[in-house]
Amino acid sequence: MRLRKLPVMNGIIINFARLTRIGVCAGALLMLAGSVAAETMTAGSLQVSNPWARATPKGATVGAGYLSITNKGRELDRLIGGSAEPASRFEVHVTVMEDGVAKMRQVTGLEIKPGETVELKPGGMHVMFMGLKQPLAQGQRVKGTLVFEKAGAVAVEFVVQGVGAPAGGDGHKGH
Ligand SMILES: [Cu+2]
Repeated sequence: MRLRKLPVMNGIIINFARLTRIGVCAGALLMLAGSVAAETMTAGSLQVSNPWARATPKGATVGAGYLSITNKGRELDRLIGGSAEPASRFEVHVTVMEDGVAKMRQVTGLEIKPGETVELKPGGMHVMFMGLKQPLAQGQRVKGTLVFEKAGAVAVEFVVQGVGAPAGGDGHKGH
């Protein structure tokens, strides 16, 4: 009886060990993400934090970028545009639900109210790199600019993370 049970127990132990190893990997990735998150650029009273982009599959002509913007001043500012080196066009998008389907809309002036932090993240607002000349590869840094109505142009670098990085239904399939 004991001998028969042993392989099962071994199986459980092996599985458990595997789970633990995955746990450690995830932890390391989180630490990595944490160090990336420390990147903050300042323009006037605006703080731009943690710009990142998702890696794109071969042949893709569009990509998405994410970041957060904090307005530490007393006046409203707007994100009115920008650029990214590998893209021919740069747009700011919001994701809206229409009849239960996520759709993206371009916005021409994304408001950042005084004291507010606006987060561009998967599933919500994002910047869109249109007309990519080459795919965005994990680990790559994409040079770009963000243009604000009052704060002007700010140089940023989008850190490209894996295709599977923070999941979220972007609704990018429609592009
Ligand atoms: Cu978009």
